[in-house]
Amino acid sequence: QQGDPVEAPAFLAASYACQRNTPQPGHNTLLTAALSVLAESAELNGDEGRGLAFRRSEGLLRSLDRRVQGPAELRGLPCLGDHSQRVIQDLLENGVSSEVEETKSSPRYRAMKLLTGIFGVGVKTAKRWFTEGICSLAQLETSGHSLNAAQQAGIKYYTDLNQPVSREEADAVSVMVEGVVHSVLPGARVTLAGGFRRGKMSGHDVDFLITHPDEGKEEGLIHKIIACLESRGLLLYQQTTRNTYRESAKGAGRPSSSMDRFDRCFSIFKLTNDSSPEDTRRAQQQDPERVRVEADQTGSGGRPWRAVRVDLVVSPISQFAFALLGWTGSKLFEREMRRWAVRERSMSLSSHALYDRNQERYLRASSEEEIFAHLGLEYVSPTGRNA
Ligand code: 8DG
Ligand code: MN
Ligand code: MN
Repeated sequence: QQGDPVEAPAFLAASYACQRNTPQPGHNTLLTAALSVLAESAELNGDEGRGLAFRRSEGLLRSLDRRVQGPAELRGLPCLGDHSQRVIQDLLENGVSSEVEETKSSPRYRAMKLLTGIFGVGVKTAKRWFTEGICSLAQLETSGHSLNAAQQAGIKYYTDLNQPVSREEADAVSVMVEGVVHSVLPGARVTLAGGFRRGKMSGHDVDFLITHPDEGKEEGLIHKIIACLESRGLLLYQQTTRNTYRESAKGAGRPSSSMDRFDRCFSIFKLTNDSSPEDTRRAQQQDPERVRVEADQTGSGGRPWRAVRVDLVVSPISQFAFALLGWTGSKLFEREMRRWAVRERSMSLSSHALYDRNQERYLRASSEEEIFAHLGLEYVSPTGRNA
């Protein structure tokens, strides 16, 4: 390569996903969809490291502001390992990658995808079942395995829960959640988080973050919300977990743990077909009872409702900015931000707090912008966090 005129890389790209603006869906969807399959396959094999490497490549390509047309354009780009480069080259030259096609049609990948597609079933459980020869829902049902409550709901609503949630449906759920939250605690604030906050047009669930401007008022709120949703017949399933987060002298709890310790509820909502955001809002203003009655028409076959996964998280206002940042995603963006914090700034970031290990103190923030500033990162708006 010596003697060649120095060729500027086609695109300038930073190596951490949290340093880049990544809109949805990006200009390289053929490449990112392929790398996403390989990442998913590795994750389903329990190979986190390999999965992460493919996710980083995918994230990098998603952030580029134009379509890659030849391998030469990849020169100088970070995050692309040998394996990813081979796959990309294949795709650029042939329009398909044999490795990706083989992965997609492999019995293992198909079975693992189907089984982990059941709400309440993680990689470990699916793997165990697959080793026993279980590859379909029918085989699972005749296997005699006893399923927990989440998994039973997952089977019952399998089709609905594997049908993407549209933006319209997410808006309708927002109206339902706002109505309930405001009726049990006036002044509480409901914020749409997750993929929909990032501007995605569909998602696998709808995520909400709930808080109250007076610290402490949010205590016990999750139970009141659940009780109210249940009394209105809007819940098909819920599992609530209590908050146990406390700041420690050593800082930010266990920063490597991605599990949050907020009051939170994994749930399945019953969304009526006619609950467009406007209809639901109007109906609730007039008569909350009417919404309940309509939600109860569970006629089988062409039933007038569908099941939708909803995550509810309650945060004290003092942690709200961290919670919002943490629950907006994407997962890779979050991961990269934590990696940046530790490696480049000696700080630990979680969905609760930011701890400076050098100064041995917590850094406060009341907005996402302040958190980026503490970390020495340029602010990336939610719609740019689709890494
Ligand atoms: P999708 O639903 O459209 O598929 O995408 P998403 O909205 O980006 O994914 P998500 O699975 O709903 O997760 C949203 C964010 O929530 C994610 O970026 C990370 C955050 N999150 C935590 N803790 C946890 C946790 O324990 N489980 C999950 N699933 N997400 C968590 O901060
Ligand atoms: Mn989501
Ligand atoms: Mn979620």
